[in-house]
Amino acid sequence: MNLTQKILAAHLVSGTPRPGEQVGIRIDQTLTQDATGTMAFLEFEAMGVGRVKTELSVSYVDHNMPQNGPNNANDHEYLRTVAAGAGVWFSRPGNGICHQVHLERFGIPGKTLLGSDSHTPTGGGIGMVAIGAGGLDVALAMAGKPFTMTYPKVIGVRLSGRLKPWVAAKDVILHVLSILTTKGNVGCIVEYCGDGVKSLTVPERATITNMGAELGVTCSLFPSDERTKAFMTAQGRGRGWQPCAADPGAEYDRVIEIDLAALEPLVAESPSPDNVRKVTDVAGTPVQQVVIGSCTNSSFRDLSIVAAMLKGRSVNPAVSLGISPGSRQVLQMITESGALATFLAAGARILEAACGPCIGQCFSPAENTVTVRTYNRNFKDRTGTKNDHVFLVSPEVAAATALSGVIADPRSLGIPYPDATEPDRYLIDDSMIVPPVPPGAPAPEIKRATTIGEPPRNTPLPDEINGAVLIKAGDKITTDHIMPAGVFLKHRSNIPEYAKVVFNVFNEPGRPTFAERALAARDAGRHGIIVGGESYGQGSSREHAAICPMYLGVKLVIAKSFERIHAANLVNFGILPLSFAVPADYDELQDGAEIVIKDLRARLASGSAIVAALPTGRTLTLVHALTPRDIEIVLAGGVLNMV
Ligand code: MIC
Ligand code: SF4
Repeated sequence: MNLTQKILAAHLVSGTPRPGEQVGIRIDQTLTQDATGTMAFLEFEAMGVGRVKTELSVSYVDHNMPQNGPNNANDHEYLRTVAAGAGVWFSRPGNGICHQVHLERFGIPGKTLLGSDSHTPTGGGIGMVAIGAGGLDVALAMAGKPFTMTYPKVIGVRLSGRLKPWVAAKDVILHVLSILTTKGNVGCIVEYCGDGVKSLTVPERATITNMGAELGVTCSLFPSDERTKAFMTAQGRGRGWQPCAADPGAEYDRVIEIDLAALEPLVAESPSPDNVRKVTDVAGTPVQQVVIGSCTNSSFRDLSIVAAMLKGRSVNPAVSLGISPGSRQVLQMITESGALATFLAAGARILEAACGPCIGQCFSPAENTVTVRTYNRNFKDRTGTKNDHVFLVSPEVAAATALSGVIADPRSLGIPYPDATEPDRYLIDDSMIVPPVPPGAPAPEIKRATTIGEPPRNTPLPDEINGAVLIKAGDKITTDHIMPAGVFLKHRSNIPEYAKVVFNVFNEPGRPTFAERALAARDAGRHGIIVGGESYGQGSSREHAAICPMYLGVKLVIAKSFERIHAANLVNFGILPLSFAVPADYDELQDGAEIVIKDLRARLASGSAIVAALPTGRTLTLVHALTPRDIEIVLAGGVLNMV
C-alpha cells in the first residue's frame, strides 16, 4: 500500500476503498479559522451535540484581523466564548496563521485533519491526511460524523537528489503545478516519495503540501521520517511522533519523477498559479511591492533565509517590502535571533502574524504595478487592487527582488547561500492558546453581537425550475470571483450584507448588480441560475460562495466542471450542481437565457436524464456526479434541513 491508502484504511468507516467510490472516513482533528469559523460554529450549535467528538478541535483567529469597525472583534468574541464549552481549543488573534500554528503545535503523523480552509493540506507536511472542506462539513466532523469523500487516485511524486542553493521548496510545488496544472486533478491525492524526501525539512514539505491546494487535489502528503521526528522533538512534541511511509514497492495511479537538483527558481504570474515561468525569463521587471509571509512561506526557516539576505543591505527605495511572520512562535524566534532587527534596519514593514495581504486585508499594491509575493494565489483582484499584477515566488526570489527593485534571480546577487539549519529547539509558548473548559465545568456565556446572524436555510428543491441565467461566468471561476474577500471579509457573519457583493468583480456601472438581479428574480417567484465553464469554484473553501447565492434565490449552477470543495458546498446548501452532457451546449446558454426543467425531483431520485427546455424549443441534457447522499441533501434543501 502507499501511505495514502494506509492512512485511509485506518480511518475507513464506510464504502469500498476503490478510486472513484464514495467513502466515509473518521476525522481525528479539525481546524477552523475565523472567516469560515463563525458560520461553522453557528452550524455546529444548530446541530445541538454540545461538545465536539473529535480527538482535537482548534479554532483559530487569523483572517479577519484589521478590526476596522466592530465586526471582526465581535466575531472573535463569539468564537472565543463558543469554543470554551464546545471542547475546542482557541488560538487567540495574534497567535498566528492556522496552518502554520497547527503544524507547529498540533499536527500528528498518520492522523486525519479536516479544516474549513482550503490550505489545510499544509498538515500533509507532517504526514497527515489533511483536507480542506466547507464549514458545514467541518461542523459535522466536530459532531463526530465521518467525512464523505471520493476514494482517491494517488499520484506519486518521486523526488530524487537535493535542491541546489537558491532553489526552494516553493520551486518544487511551482514545478508540480506546471506539470499537473490547476485543472483536472479533482479526486486525486498527491503523495511525495523517493530518496529526495529526506533532504527536505518539515517546513519545506509544508510549503509543498500547502500549495497542493492550487492543484485542486484532495490533499498532498509526505511520509513521516527522521526529519519529522526532529521537527516534532524541536517543538517539544517528540512523543507524538510515529513513522509512517508507503510500503516498499507501493504502487501509484501515476508517477511523476522530479530530480530536485535539476530545478531552478521559478515564478507563477497572474492570473493563475499554474502560469509558471523561470525567474530568468522575467528578471528585470520593475516591482513596486514585495510581500513575504502567508501560510505557504512564513516559517522560521523562510524568514531566517530572508534575514541573511537582507543583513547589512537596504531594500530598494522603489519597493515597499512587507513581512508577516506565520505565527507568534516565528515572530518570537526572529525577535530573539536578531532577524527582526535586520528587517527593520533594511527598511521592511513588519505586519501582524496573520493572513493580511494574502486575502486583500491590507497592503494592496498601487494600480498597474507589479507585486511579488511568497503566497499561493494570484487570482485577479485578490490583492484588493484592480489591475494588479502578481508574481508568486520563493522567499529567496522575494528578498532578491526587494533588494534589486526589479524581479531578480537570487543566484545573480553574489550573496553566499545562507545556512538555514533547523533549530534543535523551537521557542515554545502556548500562552495564547486557550484550552476548553473541562466537561461539566461552567462555560462562559456565548457572546453574539448584532453583526452575527444565523446561517440562512434553503427551501427543498422545487420540482420545476423556472428561471433565467443570472450570469454566464466563464472558465476557472474562483471563489474569490464569486465572493470577494478583502474589505468585504468583515461581513462573513452577516449573510444579507455579504450577499450584496456576490460576483462583485463582474458588476458594471449602469447595470443592476448580480445581487439586485437575483433578488428581483427571486421576488418575482423565479429561480436563479448560474452558468460556469471549466473548474467552477476553484480556490478557497469558503461556503459563503454557496450560502450567499442561495440566499439570493439561486437554485442551480450549470458548469462544464466543478472543483471538489465548492461542489460539496453547493450540495450542502441545497444548490444543484449540473454539467452539460454535450460540452458544446455551453455555447447555447447566454446571460439572461430562460430555462425550464420539469419533474426535477423525480428525475434526480430515479437517475433519469435531466432536460432543460429553452424558449427556442431546443432542449439540453444535463448530467451530474451526485451520490445518493448528495441527492438526498439537495432534495431536502441542504444539510441543515436534514440534520
Ligand atoms: C483563502 O486563502 O482564500 C482563504 C481566505 O484562506 C479561504 C478561506 C476563506 O475564504 O475564509 C480558503 O483558502 O479556504
Ligand atoms: Fe490565510 Fe492566505 Fe493562507 Fe488563505 S492562503 S489561509 S488567506 S495566508
